[in-house]
Amino acid sequence: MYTLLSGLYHYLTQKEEYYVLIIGLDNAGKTTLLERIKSIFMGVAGLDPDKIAPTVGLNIGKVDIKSSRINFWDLGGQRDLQSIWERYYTECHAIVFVVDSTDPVRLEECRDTFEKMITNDAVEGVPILMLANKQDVPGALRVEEVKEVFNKIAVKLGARDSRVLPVSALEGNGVEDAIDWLVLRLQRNKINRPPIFR
Ligand SMILES: Nc1nc2c(ncn2[C@@H]2O[C@H](COP(=O)(O)OP(=O)(O)OP(=O)(O)O)[C@@H](O)[C@H]2O)c(=O)[nH]1
Ligand SMILES: [Mg+2]
Repeated sequence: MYTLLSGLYHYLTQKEEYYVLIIGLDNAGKTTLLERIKSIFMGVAGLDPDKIAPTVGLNIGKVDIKSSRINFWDLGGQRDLQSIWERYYTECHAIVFVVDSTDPVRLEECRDTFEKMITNDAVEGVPILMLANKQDVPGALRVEEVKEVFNKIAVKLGARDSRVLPVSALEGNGVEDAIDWLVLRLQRNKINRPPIFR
């Protein structure tokens, strides 16, 4: 009886868990975004932006959203750290690719990096959310301008959910809507990448 009841309790309280990779060139604002997500969805004050240093290892954020647990993996974007991203491709359920909209000079480098990622077989079918970050900065590229640069390789996205959205990780504008979009896509893609139950 106890086993039955505890089994039922476990069944009723278990959460679907998903893993979401946050990648993009260094200085794009990935860690700032993770801190912002934590503050919006968990109601805790995130790290002071001035205290965020370039990421060398991995930052993890566990956030409960819409009855799911989302584990965010924020990796460093420096060139010699990018090869580490691939190790997470087979296990992730979605990818957030952050673009620095104030850095037009590096947009082509950014596109090449994105292309290398989406053409990796290990992420086939995985939903991709691209964020045109730093929209709070006057003169930042608009989301349409960022999209235009990536349009040239859009065909390589294949059959998957993808979207480009404007955000400011620093001020928080657009972040909640972007993550809501992502969570729906994670749930929609369950057949291809099933969640883990804990
Ligand atoms: N104005 C503005 N600055 C931002 C925004 N997001 C991040 N930044 C700034 O951009 C710089 C880099 O932010 P990080 O979050 O460390 O960037 P990262 O992508 O994690 O960098 P790596 O860990 O090196 O890959 C910091 O000075 C942030 O304060 C934003 O939305 N607006
Ligand atoms: Mg970082």
